[in-house]
Amino acid sequence: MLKLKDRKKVITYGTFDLFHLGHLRILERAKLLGSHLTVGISTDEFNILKGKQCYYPFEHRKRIVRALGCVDEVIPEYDWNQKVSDIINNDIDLFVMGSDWKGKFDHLMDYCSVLYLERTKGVSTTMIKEDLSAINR
Ligand code: C2G
Repeated sequence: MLKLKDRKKVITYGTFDLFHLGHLRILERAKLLGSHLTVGISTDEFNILKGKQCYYPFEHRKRIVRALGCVDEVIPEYDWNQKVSDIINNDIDLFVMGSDWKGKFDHLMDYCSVLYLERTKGVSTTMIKEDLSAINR
């Protein structure tokens, strides 16, 4: 049965290190597409697998994202392969990611809708780190 927006469960995933406007905008837009938003936060161990060195540890990143009004639940993201079970176990209707991931998660269309939202231009955690290190040189 097709769920109306007012009962649609949405999920997205990310590292959300050095939280910035791009992170906020994807979460706000994801929540507008449903009634409940779950966010998978990459653990510190998974970030090493992703080749990312986080500034803030998992617990800090998790607390910041969970404190947002548009976020209803946070879960740990341990590896690349948990999304299908997360979608099934959480009764997810819609999977959302930024457009930098376009096409990478289309296989999830067997389990829920998949939507890539335009990435916010001009901001990224990498840019923040590079700008700060340039200032301190
Ligand atoms: N994002 C965005 N605009 C930016 C920066 C990020 O829309 N300027 C989006 C990304 O597209 C992603 C989310 O914000 O959907 C989180 O971005 P990151 O914290 O960089 O997460 P990432 O490393 O892309 O991890 O299994 C999926 C991975 O965990 C995604």
